[in-house]
Amino acid sequence: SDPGLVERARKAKAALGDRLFVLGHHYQRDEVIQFADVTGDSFKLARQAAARPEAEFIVFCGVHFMAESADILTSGDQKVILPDLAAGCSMADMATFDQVEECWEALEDAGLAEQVIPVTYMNSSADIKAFCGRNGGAVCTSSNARRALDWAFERGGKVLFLPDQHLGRNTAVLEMGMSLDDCVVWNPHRPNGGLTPEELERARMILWRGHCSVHGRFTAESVDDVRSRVPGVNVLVHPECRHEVVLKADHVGSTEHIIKTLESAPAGSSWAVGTELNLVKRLAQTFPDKEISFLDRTVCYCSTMNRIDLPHLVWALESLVIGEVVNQITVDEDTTHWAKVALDRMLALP
Ligand code: CIZ
Ligand code: SF4
Repeated sequence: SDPGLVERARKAKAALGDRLFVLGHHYQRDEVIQFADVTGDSFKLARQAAARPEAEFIVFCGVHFMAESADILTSGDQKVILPDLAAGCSMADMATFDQVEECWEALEDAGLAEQVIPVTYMNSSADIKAFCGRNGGAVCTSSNARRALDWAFERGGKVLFLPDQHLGRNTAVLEMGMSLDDCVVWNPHRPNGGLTPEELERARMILWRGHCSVHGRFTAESVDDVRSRVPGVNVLVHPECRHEVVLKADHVGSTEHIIKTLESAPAGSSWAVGTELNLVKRLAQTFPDKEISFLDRTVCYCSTMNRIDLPHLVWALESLVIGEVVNQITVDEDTTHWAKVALDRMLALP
């Protein structure tokens, strides 16, 4: 990265000292990650932000829903900043508040809402988390989805799982022993979700029709190809991948699980990893004694994660130095309250 910009970022960070805390998501570019005070997945970063009440400014190098979660979990006077406001998440955008309300009304009209517990993945907007809080539901991450679903099924006969159909299906079928027939997909662009009343009545998991535009691109052929190219390879994928990909893989797990698996893998072992490319490249550099490659070379970076680059970070930091708060992410009070209810239910899971 540009040495001039590196120097400017370093200076601005030094000038802000303890007033500043920089969070870096694992999928961020190296040029940005080098300035992170802590790295992690979305959940770990939100908790890290909450554990820094003395920091006046939290610069979140990640995407919009993550900055919202940090604002929800930090105190009122802390300011959360997203260096580029165009860093959204296509998965989170696949479930808008109006669409989810419409789905809920349809469930009410069908007399089913009372037995449905809404559970949303962390990768969703603050108003979807608040919707879950208001309607007796919870948030989950990819590492506690199973526990969150167990919790939900103790309270209702059905779950509405938002917005990632793959995480919902993979957890229900591979970890909880449900069948594919127990799952239906709610398509927000079709009347009644594209489902018949009988299908809704019978379903246990109502999966929102959302997916990650990175993880959703790995295919069963990606796995077959890498196995034919690399004999003895271990295939390790994230549960946001399609069901058929996860079925063919050797291991499946959250970002933190992927990192730990590679950390403890024997030297000389070989791995094809199905997750975001910035992270896979960094892991290959971090563990040079293992053969770590990307599951499918036709899949690329998360384009919105990559919007946060060094020029944007420098701009955000230098603005703070001169007393200008740019790109602050704020969640209104009512949404914060109900989103926190849903987040707290997750934090209380056994
Ligand atoms: O940080 C996370 O939890 C993940 C898996 C992020 C993402 O964007 O998929
Ligand atoms: Fe969203 Fe997927 Fe990008 Fe994560 S990797 S921010 S889920 S589009």
